[in-house]
Amino acid sequence: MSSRRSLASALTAIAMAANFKLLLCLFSLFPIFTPISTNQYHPLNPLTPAEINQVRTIVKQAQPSSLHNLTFQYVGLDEPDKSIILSWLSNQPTKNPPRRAFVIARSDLKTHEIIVDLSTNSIISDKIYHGDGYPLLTFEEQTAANKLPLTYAPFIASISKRGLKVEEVVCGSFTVGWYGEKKRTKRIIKVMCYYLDGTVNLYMRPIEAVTVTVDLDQMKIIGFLDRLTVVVPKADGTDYRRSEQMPPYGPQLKGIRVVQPEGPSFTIDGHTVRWADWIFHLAFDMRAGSIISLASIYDVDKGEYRRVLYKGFVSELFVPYMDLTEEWYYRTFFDAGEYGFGLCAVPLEPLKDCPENAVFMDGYFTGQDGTPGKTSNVFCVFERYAGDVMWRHTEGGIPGKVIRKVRPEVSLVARMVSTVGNYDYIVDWEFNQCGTIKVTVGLTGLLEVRGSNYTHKDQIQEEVYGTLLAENTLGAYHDHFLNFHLDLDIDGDANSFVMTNLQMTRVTDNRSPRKSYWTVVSETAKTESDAKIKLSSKAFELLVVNPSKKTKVGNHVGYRLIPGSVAGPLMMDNDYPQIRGAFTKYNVWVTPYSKSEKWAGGLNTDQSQGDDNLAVWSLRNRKIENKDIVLWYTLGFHHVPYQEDFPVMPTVSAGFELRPANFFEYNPVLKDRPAKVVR
Ligand SMILES: *[C@@H]1O[C@H](CO)[C@@H](O)[C@H](O)[C@H]1NC(C)=O
Ligand SMILES: *[C@@H]1O[C@H](CO)[C@@H](O)[C@H](O)[C@H]1NC(C)=O
Ligand SMILES: [Cu+2]
Repeated sequence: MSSRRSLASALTAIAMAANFKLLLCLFSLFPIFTPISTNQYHPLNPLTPAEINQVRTIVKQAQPSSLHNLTFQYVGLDEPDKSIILSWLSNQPTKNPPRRAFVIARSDLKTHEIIVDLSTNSIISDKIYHGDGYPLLTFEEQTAANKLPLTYAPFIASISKRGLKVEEVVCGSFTVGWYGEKKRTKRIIKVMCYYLDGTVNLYMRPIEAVTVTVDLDQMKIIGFLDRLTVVVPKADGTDYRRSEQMPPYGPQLKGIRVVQPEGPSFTIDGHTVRWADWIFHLAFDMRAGSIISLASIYDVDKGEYRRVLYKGFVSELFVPYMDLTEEWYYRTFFDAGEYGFGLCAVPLEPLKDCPENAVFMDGYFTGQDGTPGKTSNVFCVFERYAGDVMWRHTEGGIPGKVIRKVRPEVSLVARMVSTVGNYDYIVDWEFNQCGTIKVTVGLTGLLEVRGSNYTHKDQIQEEVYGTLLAENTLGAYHDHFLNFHLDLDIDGDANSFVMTNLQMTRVTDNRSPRKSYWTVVSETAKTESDAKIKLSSKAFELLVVNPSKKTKVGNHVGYRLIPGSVAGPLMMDNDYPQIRGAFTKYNVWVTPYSKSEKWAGGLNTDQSQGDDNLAVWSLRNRKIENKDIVLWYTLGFHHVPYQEDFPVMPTVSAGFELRPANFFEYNPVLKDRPAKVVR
């Protein structure tokens, strides 16, 4: 389901504040084994709290005080150009590139896109955005909006009419999308509410069909609709806390420990992580969440690090619901562009979210007033050993002896969890010694359900757009589409995208008793339109190669994308949510690198009309052969809810892999000295 950070918002802000303290205390009980020095300079390091404060001061000073309230909707690093970063990396010059921040602020009902230079304490540019979209919502404005109904007489009357108590009501903010309006509308959200009274699982107790419309800029209610009365699902059976469960209980497992008696094999210097043959930079951004940069792998035979992934991050997360009722049709959320996938990241809980051998890192975001906020333990980094096999062979064919060689698989995981309202997304970037980067996204948390008078499936005679999960509780059909920006730089910037189709071929001559076989037909994409791919039953190998580097036997060095879940949209191209989320139309896109093309759903996504997104950029059909290119991959889930998703969903995972393809001369882990799995 999606997550509406909304309700989230109010709640999350409060809960997070509380959690922070709790976790901080808890955290101090667990020693950190690896020293982390956060002072290490790196041009891709996220803004520090001091820098965030500096940005605020610079932006505020530049605003005439006569202007209305200035709010910071997004603040993040405006990274130096790629060429500057690469030259900094190779020469480590004494002079560091300038530190700059990118700010999206609202002031006097206008959206400003501001570039601030921290080195010179100045504003480089301040551009008023004239497009149709709006920036990320802040926590603070969602929190404020969510409180408005609770003192609004018509709303209170609606609650009383239903025999409910206002003190038990909590509300959430829902972005409204765009439905073909020609003119730009106000910056509005819908606020919808839930009923606690006896549970913490508010999402399972919607007060259906009561909607408050809020103008975020004025922070006031501009619309109210109590459309019909629907039974609020009962609290019984909705609580997911262990303490609230009644017997009979399930089986009890014995304790598990994960120990590394010799300590971890990785180091973290500032934001640079080194493990086995890998090195990469791990940064936090309030919009994207985790950003992996400059991932390179050491080639023992060449005696050097070789570039693989310049940058990888979640560019957008689109969650359209398929329920057409009045309170639901517009629920087509963009969790990164509207709510901030990083802003919704939550502190990870030691020993539960991450194993005992994990090391944690904090993340900093910017509040609405420009002050820094901290999400403690926003990342954990750990070595994973799950009893799996990296490679093995038992040779019994040699008379008189048996050879058995087995290497255990140990990998390194960098994890983040973003709780966007009801939904929890677990994002793992996993590095394997064999050169694979595996990305896994786990979906868990709470469904977004619609209240209904139905208590049994047999009563249902109409289209209900979902599954009856419990009495009065409909789990709405929806999708989750996560778009990943993957700027692969295989052994350098200039790369090509090669699609290899596995083609069934008939045998028409007498060369074999066989009638058919398959063979590979490769094609290099010349322009963007060649590389738009809908993955289906068709067998594809998708490679990013360096056309000027070959292995000794003559294959181009490359990496291949192994897609995991290939769900595509089930909406018409001209349907409004689909116009906005058009990046889902293809599972794979390739574009030439452009510093400004980061967000697949557009920069100002809220209420946008789909005129600034991946699908639009790539209409230019630019050349992509032997160029610095970016691969965009959409991981999709169609979610038909089942009763087991109630009251909290067991994690469903999917992902993809980036795997070396003729990148090494031979199995790169042949000569590794494996981890000793100790007792
Ligand atoms: C600005 O903020 C003040 C205090 O929070 C509030 O009373 C006022 O309505 C705001 N003005 C605008 C235009 O948002
Ligand atoms: C649902 O049930 C309630 C209470 O029985 C009733 O007042 C209400 O009209 C019903 N709503 C619908 C949409 O049938
Ligand atoms: Cu879902």
